[in-house]
Amino acid sequence: MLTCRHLIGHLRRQASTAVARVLAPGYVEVQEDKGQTPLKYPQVWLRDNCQCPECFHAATRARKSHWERGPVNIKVAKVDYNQEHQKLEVIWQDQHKSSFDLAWLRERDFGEVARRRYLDEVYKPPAQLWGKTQFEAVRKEFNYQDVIQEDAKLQAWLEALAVQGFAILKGAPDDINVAKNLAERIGYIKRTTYGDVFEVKSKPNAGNYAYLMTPLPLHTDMPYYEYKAGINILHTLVQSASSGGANTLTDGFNVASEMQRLHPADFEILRSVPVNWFDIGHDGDALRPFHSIWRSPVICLDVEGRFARINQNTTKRDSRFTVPLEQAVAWYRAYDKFLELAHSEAVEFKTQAGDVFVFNNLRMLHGRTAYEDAPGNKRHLVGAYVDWDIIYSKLRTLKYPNAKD
Ligand code: OGA
Ligand code: NM2
Ligand code: ZN
Ligand code: ZN
Repeated sequence: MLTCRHLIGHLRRQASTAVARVLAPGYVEVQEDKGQTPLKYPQVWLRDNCQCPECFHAATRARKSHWERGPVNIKVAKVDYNQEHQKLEVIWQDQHKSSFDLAWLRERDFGEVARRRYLDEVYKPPAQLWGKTQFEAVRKEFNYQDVIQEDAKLQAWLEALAVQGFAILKGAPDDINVAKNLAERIGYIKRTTYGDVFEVKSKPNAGNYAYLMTPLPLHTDMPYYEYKAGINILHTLVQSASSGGANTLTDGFNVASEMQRLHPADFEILRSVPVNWFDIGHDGDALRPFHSIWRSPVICLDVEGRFARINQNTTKRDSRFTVPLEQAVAWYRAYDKFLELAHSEAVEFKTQAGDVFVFNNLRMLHGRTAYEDAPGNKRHLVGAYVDWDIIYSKLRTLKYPNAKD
């Protein structure tokens, strides 16, 4: 186990000119044994995160200090390491006292390795991008009942959704509640303008292209939502006996990554030019009419420049393209390359009754081949959505059941 040998505040450090460079004013360093890289913390951060009852309400894990101004001007007067209790003790210039457990500090290490570990293990498991040739290797199957009954299986399934971006559950019962039950097994279903669950089948007076028996081009659902569905759960109740009705799938993040590598200028266009995605209509007669619009590029990145969301749905792309003329022309060229790559990397498979095809709707492009629908030959899927906030939260409660702060 690591122990603290000594602890150096900047006041003490200033006495030694040689080390002042290493420990700039405003930081506190904890030097551990075994030649470990010292743990280093900003004083302002330590004060901001003082764990004493005056500053922190432990029962709600809530900071209750610094509500109006940040603690920028309060400096450390003295620091000490309490060997017996393994605590960093700080006395501030305003006489306030703080004490921090070494383990608590280590978990909040500002070092690069520790930050990466936290982001990959606790925040979000990194996505494993895949192309057509890797499909068999990344394809994971789970048993429906196992996922419903065993937490370890639920965790493995959610991890597959986070990492590979999709998974197939086998052996679901012939029950219209399967998609809903899975959503509720994770947490909460996402209600949308299409209801809490939706039925994908060939419908008279279809209000959505998905409700026809025509092919459905590679797409993500609901690009017209600012908060679009995180995952799509598609339960096959009845599969068409005709030759079509198979699903297509491609990893949109992988396509984006290939675009970035092969066509960087086009990548930049797809990352920056907003597209108008829209959905106007009503689903069935019982549900209220909707008029959804969300303007967003095809490729969306997060603050770290990582792929965050792909928007693509040819049937839901508005003819209103509210960008300057020239941008529109350049965008079409870039988009064409994106679609070409997406198609060249797409796989196809046909589910059977009892299969539940689940995928990350922020990442995967999916579609369907045409099928024949006739009285004696039906196809019937039931779908449901869940948001990633709910999924990651569930995953963390499974991985860290004893997490306190
Ligand atoms: C959809 C969809 C796939 C299918 O309804 O959005 O992608 O297999 N359906 O019918
Ligand atoms: N459904 C299946 O984005 C879309 O409109 C795709 C969504 C109708 C809920 C279909
Ligand atoms: Zn305090
Ligand atoms: Zn879809």
